[in-house]
Amino acid sequence: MKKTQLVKLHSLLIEVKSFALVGHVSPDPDCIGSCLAFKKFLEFYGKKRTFFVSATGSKSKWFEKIAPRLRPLPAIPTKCETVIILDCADLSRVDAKDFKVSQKTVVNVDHHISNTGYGDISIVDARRSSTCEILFDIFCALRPEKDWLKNISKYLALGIIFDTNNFRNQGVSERVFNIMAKLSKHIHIQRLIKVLTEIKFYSLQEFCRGFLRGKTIMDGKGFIQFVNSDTESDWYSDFLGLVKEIDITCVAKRRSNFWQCSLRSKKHDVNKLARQFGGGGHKRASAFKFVGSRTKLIQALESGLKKAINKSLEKKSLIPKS
Ligand SMILES: [Mn+2]
Repeated sequence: MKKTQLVKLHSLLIEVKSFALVGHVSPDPDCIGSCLAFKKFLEFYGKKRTFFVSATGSKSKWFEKIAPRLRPLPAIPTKCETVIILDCADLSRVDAKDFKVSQKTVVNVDHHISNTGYGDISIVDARRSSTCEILFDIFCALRPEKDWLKNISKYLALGIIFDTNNFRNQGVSERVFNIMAKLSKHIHIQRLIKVLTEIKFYSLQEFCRGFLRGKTIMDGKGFIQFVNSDTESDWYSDFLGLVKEIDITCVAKRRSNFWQCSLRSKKHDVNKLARQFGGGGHKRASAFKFVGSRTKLIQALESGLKKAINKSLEKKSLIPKS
């Protein structure tokens, strides 16, 4: 973390009166957890005019459980001087109605490898498990009061647990466990995990019917799952990750006029794949939007995957090309 960015952020927190906190579209627990953690943190600086903005964030079940009384604003208030954008790789993904950057100072904290560095103050580290993990370090460095962690722990843990897939993916590190040890003094970790992983299907029939909507591609190496709701998608991604022969999964959610696609892979760089479609994210998990029919999406993915897989096989080949 660059000290100059931290110093700039510190003076901003002293000088500015009103802040808007916003994440990415289709917000996940890391995104909302980091917004709520930052909002709480600003209270230590006596900032009362802080607004949590999310055009889409209040619908999830876990959101209702974590912050039942919070009602996000759909747009950034015009008088707001500074916008803090969290867990969001580029400006086109900001989850606020009619968002324009002009005349606002933008602070960006993020861990996506595809981050474009758009903030006036940008603290971005793709080696970190989550935005919440980066925030923990920022808050430690700025530490306004002795017991600052008490009311913030819940929100930071939410992001770390979710983005490490319950401490199971490559984001997990010694640092993550050290942070969790500190957070665990104030929260009940198992309870948070339960909130995030509760069963999302009403019946076995519903679950099986869901799989029939999916399509195997690349001779079984890839699988596209079509889902109807946000709550279904993580569950299918997790389940498909257990199938040995599948290298890459794409979960596609139907939106009004496009598909919201999320990619996961055990060995391939899906950030590069998502970039072919104008998206991005992380090496093992990324996302993109696709406009077109179901068949077009399958075709596009199949040819995109072919390119991506062949390229990485070429790299790994030990036989020199003649
Ligand atoms: Mn994240």
